[in-house]
Amino acid sequence: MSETINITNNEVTVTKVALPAPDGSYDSLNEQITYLLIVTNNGPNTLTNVTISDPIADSGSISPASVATLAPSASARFTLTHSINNSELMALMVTNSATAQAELPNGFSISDTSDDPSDSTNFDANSDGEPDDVTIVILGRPKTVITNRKITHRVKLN
Ligand SMILES: [Ca+2]
Ligand SMILES: [Ca+2]
Ligand SMILES: [Ca+2]
Repeated sequence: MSETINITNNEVTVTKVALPAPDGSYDSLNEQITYLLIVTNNGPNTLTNVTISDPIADSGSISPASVATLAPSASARFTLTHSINNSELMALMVTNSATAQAELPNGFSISDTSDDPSDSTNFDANSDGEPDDVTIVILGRPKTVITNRKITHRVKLN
């Protein structure tokens, strides 16, 4: 005997954007990008234990760690940081999605993959009826460039 339970997964949605770099450009190794995530309850139920997970979040940087209750139509704001690594500097971009999780009154867990609200592509990667555009931060070119170029001075003697 089996039972099919339909969960309206888009009762919770989350958006993820990077805040502007305090010094004008994200362009250095270990420079911290601060992201703002907004979790919204689109359903008729009060959600509990709302949390964010993000594979590139700096350890312990997700704030707050959780939100106890989120009423219908209410939103909760989270921030997290990510320290730019070498391969991202080489690629000149940081690309990533976060996930929001929450619990319904009946104990079921629901989740959503983040969308970049400034990207109007609105690609629905997980086919749950609402968008999941990845958040892309374009990095500035590093200010310090190491080259192996040899400089040869030719001095003409008369
Ligand atoms: Ca979008
Ligand atoms: Ca989706
Ligand atoms: Ca989404």
